[in-house]
Formats: sequence, structure tokens, C-alpha cells
Amino acid sequence: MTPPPAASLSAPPVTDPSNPQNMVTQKQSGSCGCSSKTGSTPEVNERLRERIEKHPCYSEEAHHHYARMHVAVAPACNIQCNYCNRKYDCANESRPGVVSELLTPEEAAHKTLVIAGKIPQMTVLGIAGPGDPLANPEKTFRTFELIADKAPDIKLCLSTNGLMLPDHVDRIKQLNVDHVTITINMVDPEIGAQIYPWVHYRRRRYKGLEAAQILHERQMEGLQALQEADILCKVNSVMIPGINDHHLAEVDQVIREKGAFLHNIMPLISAPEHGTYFGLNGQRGPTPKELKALQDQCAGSNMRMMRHCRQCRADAVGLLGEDRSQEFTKDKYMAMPVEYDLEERQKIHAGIEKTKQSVQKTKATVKPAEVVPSLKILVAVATKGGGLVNQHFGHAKEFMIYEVDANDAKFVGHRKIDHYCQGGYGEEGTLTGIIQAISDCKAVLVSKVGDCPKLELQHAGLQVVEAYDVIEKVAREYYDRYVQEQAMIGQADRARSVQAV
Ligand code: CLF
Ligand code: SF4
Repeated sequence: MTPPPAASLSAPPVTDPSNPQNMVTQKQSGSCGCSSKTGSTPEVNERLRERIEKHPCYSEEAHHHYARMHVAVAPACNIQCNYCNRKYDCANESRPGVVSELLTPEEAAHKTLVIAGKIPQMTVLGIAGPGDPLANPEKTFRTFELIADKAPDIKLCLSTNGLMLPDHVDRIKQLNVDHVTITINMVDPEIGAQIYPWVHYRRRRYKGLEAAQILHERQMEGLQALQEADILCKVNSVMIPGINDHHLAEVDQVIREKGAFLHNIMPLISAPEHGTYFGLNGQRGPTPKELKALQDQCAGSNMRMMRHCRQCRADAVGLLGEDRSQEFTKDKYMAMPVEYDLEERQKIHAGIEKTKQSVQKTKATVKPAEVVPSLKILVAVATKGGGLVNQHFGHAKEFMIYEVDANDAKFVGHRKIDHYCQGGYGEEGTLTGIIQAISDCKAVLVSKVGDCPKLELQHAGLQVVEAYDVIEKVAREYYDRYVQEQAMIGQADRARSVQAV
């Protein structure tokens, strides 16, 4: 179902300051802010900015600069999703529910404090599994307590299926957890019954439609309670072709009406070797094109659409695009001393904020004064953070995809790849896969690239731009050159056809 125009939605009154949806409405009309009892004010806008500016999931801009970590303290789950199998683990696998080691709250607190010293740009501690954090409330809340006590500058974040959320919102608020994610894949239990074979609720197991109905009601109740408690809520939805792909626009509309701050539509990850019901039964995930089309459809409304999710492991560490969890296995971090230093971290964060400002200034210089309708193209960017084209082609494990036109260069997604440079040498086999992954792009923007892969990329029709600068600047400059080239090619073609006549 296509969402109606924003104006026809029954949005809560814009004067309610606790409603994050109102903040988004304000933001999308040009400021990063929310409403207040007396209307939108700079103070309230500033408050929303502070809540998201260092959270790499809630702010696309922040994800270039700040890192998150997850601690795997929650093994049990109270529902079954057809796309989940927590028994499968692989150190190279990045999927929700995947984890190498389970931790006690005390181990988790130690690990967090160690990493807060080693990776000072780590600003968020999330609990996202491997099961459901609220099916393990004691371990989850004890972990938050320990960390809040020793590291007050670290934001606490929670991701849940929502079944037990209504019972815990007061505790979540009391612990100052300001970011909660609910995974909502349906608002129609008929569709839910195809995704969830059972839920375990108040000591009883429910199956089929009844299970999906209970889950749906609890998710809606939890979302409402978060809104009333003024806790920022993000909704994750897994796009499952043939099951909920045509339904997610309706989900988007419903969660917006209920005050969700951000919607993250993620692709189903499905392969037989994962041993999930969907994987074993040949259920496919969406193509990047299908995913983008749905995200674009939903982003047309007045709610933010998250496109930079990396579908993290339950023990992920680092910037969203880089997983450093293998550097911090239990044997390693338990032997490391805690080096958490609040003052030092604050200094480093102040430096990052300065870098962000300078990137913003550069971005502003490449925006034209007037918006004009124009051709859109995609480019693939190699970056290791900071908002810059700053990574060697051979070292990239993913490309960020930007959609560029005469007005803007917008981040629209990412593509995972096997990195080309293995043990100092380029791998021919992986190059074919890389070219395939970005075949809908016109150019690759990298800090450097070797002659051989450069030629191969060019043969495949991809232009190669070597630069070290702000992503949007490099992308827009390339766009202008591309448009000029196309115009010249068009002129030459026309001249040839006139001669032929
Ligand atoms: Fe973790 Fe989730 Fe918090 Fe982020 S992840 S609990 S909100 S700190 Fe982020 Fe990872 Fe996507 Fe989650 S990229 S899977 S959205
Ligand atoms: Fe797996 Fe999370 Fe679903 Fe539980 S809620 S079955 S942990 S994906």
C-alpha cells in the first residue's frame, strides 16, 4: 500500500515536544529539530541534535566518524523468526544474531571500558543479542547499570523484537537508555504468520496467526510507550521478497503515525548454509535495486530513512563499515587494562566535531543555490571514514554508493565486496565480483588504484577517479565532468548522423 501524502496523515500535534516524529517534521523542513510546547525553538532543535549527533546509526553523518560496539550478553529469545539461526557462527559473517562469545554483564562492562580507551570514537554501547535483550532483562539491565556508572559519556542502545518491551519501558527510561530499536516486519498478522512460526509469551507458546497477533499488539504498545516516555525509537524492518515487500510501505506509515524517529529497511540475508527456515527453503533476499526502490518510496514521506545499516553481528566493534570484533576476543580483552579516560575522550570528540564542521563547510560549497531537475547517476566510493574519499581500491571491503545529480550527492547504500588486495597481491577472481557488485555505477572514487585493476574497471565501463577529499565534493566534480562528456558525445553523434544524411 502506498502511503498517502504527509499532509493527510493523522500526525500528533506539532506542539508536543516529546514526539520525535514532530522533530523529524521540523528537521525535514530545514532544521535539525523538534517541536516544543511553544512551537519549534532553537533550544529544542539543539536537544535533538545532541541526542543523535554521536550515534552512528541514528545519524548518517555521524557514521562516518563515530563507532559503536555490541556486547553479547543476551542469549535467549522468546520468538522464532524464519530468518534467524543463532547456532551458526563464522568470524567473517556479519549478520544480526551471529556472535563468537557470550559474556556476563561484568565481562561486558570490562570489554566496553577497554574498548572505550582503545577506540575513543566509540560512543555507543548496544545490546542486540544474540537473542533478544528483553528476553534476558536481568543481564541486559545489569550491563547497562555497570557501564552507566563507570562511563557516563557512552550512549546506551537497545534492540528488541518488542514482545516484552511494554513491560520494561520504565526501567529503560530510568537507566537513561535513549535509543531503542524495534524490529517490525509487519502490521498485518496474516503476513506475520509467514515470518514467525511461534512466540513464547507469559509462559505459553503460541503458533501461527495467534502468535503474530500477539507480537503485533505488543510491538505497537511498546512503540507507543517509547513515544510517551520520550525515548528515540528506530524501527528495523527486514525486506522479504514475496512476503512483506509490498507491505512495508504500510508498516512505514503506521510506525510514523506512532512516532518512530527513523525507519531502517534492511535486506533479508538468506543462504542455505545459515540453516534458517528461509535459507533452507530457497527464500531469496531483495536485490540492491529492489531495496533502494522501496527505501525511496518510503523516504518520500516525512520520516527519515536509514540506509547506512550494516546488519551488525551481536558482538560488532568499530565504525559501521569496519568490524574489529576479532581484535577484541575474550582472551585478548580480559588481559587488557581499562584505559577509559573521560577527559581524553572528550578532547578527541571535540576534534572529531571540528572535522565534521569542516566537511560540512566543503559540502556546502558544492551545493548550487537553486535546485534544478537533472540526470541522476550512481558512483561507488572507497572510504575508511571521516566523510572522505580516502581508501585504496585494493583495501576496500565495501563501497558506499552515492546518488549524484546537479544539486546534490546523497548516500543511498553500500555494497559489500571481497577486498581485492590479498596478502599484497591483487586477486583477479575477486575483481569480477567487485565489478558485478557496482555495475550500475558510472565511476569508482578511490584514493589510489593499481594500473591493472584500473584498466579492468575501465574496460567494464567504470570510470576511475583518484582523489583525496570530501566525498560530496569529489562526486559532484566528477558529475559535472560526466555531464560535459555526455553532451560532447551527443554532439558528435548528431554531427555524424547529419553527415550520413
Ligand atoms: Fe547497535 Fe542497533 Fe544500537 Fe546501532 S546497530 S543496537 S541502533 S548501536 Fe546500527 Fe548495526 Fe544496523 Fe543495528 S548498523 S544492525 S541499525
Ligand atoms: Fe533471532 Fe532476533 Fe528473531 Fe529472536 S528476535 S529469533 S534473536 S532474529
